[in-house]
Amino acid sequence: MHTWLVVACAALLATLAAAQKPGRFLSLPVPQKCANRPKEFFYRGHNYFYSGHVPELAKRKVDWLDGRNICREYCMDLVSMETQEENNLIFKLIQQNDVPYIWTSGRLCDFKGCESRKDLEPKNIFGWFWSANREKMAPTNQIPNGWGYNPWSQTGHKKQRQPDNAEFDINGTSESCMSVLNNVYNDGIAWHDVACYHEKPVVCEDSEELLNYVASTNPGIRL
Ligand SMILES: [Ca+2]
Repeated sequence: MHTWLVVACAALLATLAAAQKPGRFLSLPVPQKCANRPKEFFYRGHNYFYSGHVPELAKRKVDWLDGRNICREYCMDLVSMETQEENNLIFKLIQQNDVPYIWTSGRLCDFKGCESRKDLEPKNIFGWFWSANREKMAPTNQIPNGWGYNPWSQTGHKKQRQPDNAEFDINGTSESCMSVLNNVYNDGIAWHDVACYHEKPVVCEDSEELLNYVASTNPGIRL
């Protein structure tokens, strides 16, 4: 075996051993699933669905990465709410269906590669982005441009505005993933930073990147 392969295998095994579950990687899209993906509603060129409304997913609650992977197999990703109009649609879905909480693609840039980014400091204000398209979020302590309200909750476990990284004080786990919670803190429907291992249903949104990839590698496929 070539030396580089041994090194690569060792690194892979180390990664697997370090992960809580084996196979902690992003999934590739499955062309057949992309072609037959659930389409609950359509907004500005993208399809969306709530996992609770898809029979084969209805009972599933998953951690954040598994949530991304459920969506990615359908050429989708966890939902990203870049505008108030889109956020209102997701809030309405949650309200009308009495959904307790969902995962979104919102993520704190606190992993390898984020360390030297002065523009992301302090992280709790400037370090949030949408992982589905890698777009940066507005500073968390401000009303985003073009919005009429700040979608982050004004309260939480510590009775402080979000993101508050509250679980870190309890067990040392960072709240690095973004969830929409439905009135968990008597605060209505609002954004919260939550530790990524928690298990929740998901809202998936079309990923242009994955749809384009599958379209270009599967001539004639209807997506
Ligand atoms: Ca929190």
